[in-house]
Amino acid sequence: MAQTSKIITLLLMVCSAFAACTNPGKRRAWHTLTNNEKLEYINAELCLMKKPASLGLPGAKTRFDELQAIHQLQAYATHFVGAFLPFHRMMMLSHENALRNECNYTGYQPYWAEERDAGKFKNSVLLDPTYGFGGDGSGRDGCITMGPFANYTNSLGPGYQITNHCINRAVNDQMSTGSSQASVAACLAMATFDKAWPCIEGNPHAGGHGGVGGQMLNGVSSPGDPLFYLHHTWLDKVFWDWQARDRATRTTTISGTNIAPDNMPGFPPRPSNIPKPTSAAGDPGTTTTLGHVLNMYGNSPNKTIADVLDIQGDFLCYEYVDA
Ligand SMILES: *[C@@H]1O[C@H](CO)[C@@H](O)[C@H](O)[C@H]1NC(C)=O
Ligand SMILES: *[C@@H]1O[C@H](CO)[C@@H](O)[C@H](O)[C@H]1NC(C)=O
Ligand SMILES: *[C@@H]1O[C@H](CO)[C@@H](O)[C@H](O)[C@H]1NC(C)=O
Ligand SMILES: [Cu+2]
Repeated sequence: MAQTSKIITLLLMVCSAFAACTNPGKRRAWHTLTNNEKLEYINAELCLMKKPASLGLPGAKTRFDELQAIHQLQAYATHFVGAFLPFHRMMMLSHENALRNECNYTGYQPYWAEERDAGKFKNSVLLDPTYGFGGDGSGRDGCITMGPFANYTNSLGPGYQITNHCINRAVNDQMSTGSSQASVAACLAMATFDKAWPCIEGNPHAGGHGGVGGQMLNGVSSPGDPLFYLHHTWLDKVFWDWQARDRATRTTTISGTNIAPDNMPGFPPRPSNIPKPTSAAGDPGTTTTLGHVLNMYGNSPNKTIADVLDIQGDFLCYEYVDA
C-alpha cells in the first residue's frame, strides 16, 4: 500500500513537471484575423482606454495609461540592456492579460507581421480606419484623425512629460524598410545572445518605431500608440524564433550589460528625478542575470527573466502562429 502511494506520488510529480503548458494560447498575425476578431481586439483596447486607473502611477488616468507607465518610468533600465527582450516580453503579457482579464477579450495578443509591410507601412492593413488602428497622422501635431483611436487623449508623454495630447504618427517608409525579412534573418543567424539582442533592438526594432513615427518614435512614451503592442509582439516572435533554434540553451541563459548608456540614441534625455540605473534589482553586478526582476509596477506581478525565457514553460504558455 505504502509502495503504491509512493508510486502514485511519483507519477503525479512526473506528470505535473511536464503538464505545465499543454494548451498554449495562439498569438496570430493581425492580417490573418477575421474582421470580427480584429474588432474584438480593438474593442478590448478601447475598454482599457475607458477604465479608470487604479495603481496611482504618476499622470496615468486609464488602465491603458498604466500599461504605458511601465515603459515610461523605466525606459533607461529596459533598453540597450540585456533585459530588453525579456522586459518587453513580460510587458506584452501584462497587456494581453489586462485585455483578457479586465475587458473580456477571448483571443490572444496578435502581432504585426512587419516583414510583409516593410517599405510600405502607408498601405498596411494595420492602418485601416475600420478594421485597424487608423491611418497616418496629419496637421501640425500629426494627430491621427481616423479610426477607433482618433479621439484618445494620451496623458503620458511625449517622453517623460505628463501632458494631454493626441496619438500622433508620421509614417516613414524609408525607416520602415528596417523591418524587412532580411533584417530579421540577419538577427536569427546570430550565434549568441550578446549578438542577437542588439541586432533585434537595432533593426527590426527601429524599423517599426521609425516607420510609424510620432509617438511610436519616442523611446520613452511609445506605448501611447496601441500599435506598440502589435510591433513588440512581433519582435517577441523574432526573439522566440531565435531561441527555438537552440531551445535548451537559449531558454536557460541570459547575458548583457544592465547599465544603459547615458544618452540613448533616439531617446529623450533622462530627467534628473529618474535615477540612473546602476544595477537592476536581482542582478548582483553589472551583468544581466536570470534573477533580474521585471518590474510591472503593479499591472501584473513582477517576474524574473528566468520566468519568461521559455514561452511554453512553467509560467508562460503561448505559441506564435506563423503568418
Ligand atoms: C465581462 O463579462 C462579465 C460577465 O459577463 C460582465 O459582468 C462584465 O461587465 C464584462 N466586463 C466588461 C469590461 O465588459
Ligand atoms: C472623434 O470625434 C469626432 C468629433 O467629435 C467625431 O466626429 C468622431 O466620430 C469621433 N471618433 C471616434 C472614433 O470616436
Ligand atoms: C517589483 O519590483 C520593483 C523593483 O525591484 C520593486 O520596487 C517593487 O516593490 C516590486 N513590486 C512588487 C509588487 O513586488
Ligand atoms: Cu521599449
